[in-house]
Amino acid sequence: MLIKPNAVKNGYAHEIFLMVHNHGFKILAQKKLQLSEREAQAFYRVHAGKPFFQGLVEFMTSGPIYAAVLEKDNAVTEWRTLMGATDPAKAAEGTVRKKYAESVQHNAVHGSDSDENALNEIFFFFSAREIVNAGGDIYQLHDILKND
Ligand code: IDP
Ligand code: MG
Repeated sequence: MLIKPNAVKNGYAHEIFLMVHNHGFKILAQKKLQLSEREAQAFYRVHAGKPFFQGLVEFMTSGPIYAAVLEKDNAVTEWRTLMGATDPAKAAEGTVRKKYAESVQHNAVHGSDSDENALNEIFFFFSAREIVNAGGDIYQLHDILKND
């Protein structure tokens, strides 16, 4: 998952991580960084050519973000449920986007849309030795997917 620049700028990152924790996710890795234009274009390459692509890249490079690796049974689906709909006007009560999104583009958080993409996105931001369980053990690839 990512916490997008608007939410970081507005000081919501801590509250969002608290929601993540309170909904039973374990945070296996976390970092704050700012994407370059090339990195944002690469991360969102499936949306290249869409009318909102350039604006999305500009937004995602406009300030620091948090990237995190979340663990839970069915983590991808569970996080997308807690995150809420892409358009905050359609996001359910109690979701992160209902609370913290400002618009369809400035919608506070990102979530992977499949296990396969989750794995790609995790290794876009983290190396294997940065993904650590509570006992301090480094995760192996199959450990990350075992509960999905
Ligand atoms: P998702 O983040 O809920 O998976 P996607 O359709 O994958 O939604 O879109 C990726 C991101 O692109 C969205 O989170 C949002 O920031 C931005 N986006 C999607 N559709 C629009 C749009 O119609 N206008 C502006 N930005 C959009
Ligand atoms: Mg998506």
